[in-house]
Amino acid sequence: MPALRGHVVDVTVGDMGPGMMGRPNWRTPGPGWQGMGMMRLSATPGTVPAGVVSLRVTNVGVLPHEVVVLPLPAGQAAGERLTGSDGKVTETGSLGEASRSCGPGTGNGITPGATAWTTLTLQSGRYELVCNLPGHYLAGMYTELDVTR
Ligand SMILES: [Cu+2]
Repeated sequence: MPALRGHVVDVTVGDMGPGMMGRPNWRTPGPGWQGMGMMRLSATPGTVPAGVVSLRVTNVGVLPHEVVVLPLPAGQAAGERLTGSDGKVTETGSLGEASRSCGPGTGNGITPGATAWTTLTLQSGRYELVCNLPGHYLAGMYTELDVTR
């Protein structure tokens, strides 16, 4: 991985592993599925100064994941977006994403064990980092990132 510019945020994405592979798919609400936090996305630190910010994303799960950076509207908390029938949230206004295994920017998803990264310029404000693979947002893959002046 190249040296990353700006303030670096370490993002970890993961899931609980093969236990969920045999479950009904995400369309089927059931015990222990929706909203149960079976997948996670965490960012450290959760607050950075405005300017150049690099996300360094590590996939510690057994499924592919990604991280998309979305603006978080006033009065809305992370996790409150609506998902469509495709199990995804709208990416309108996306500031960028890290979804390329062992590479920068947009790809086909971060494979298990791989690291991905992206460098953005962020104004002050509230942002939400999400994994937008089908069903992953509903399974808990979101967190807030705050950018201060
Ligand atoms: Cu995911």
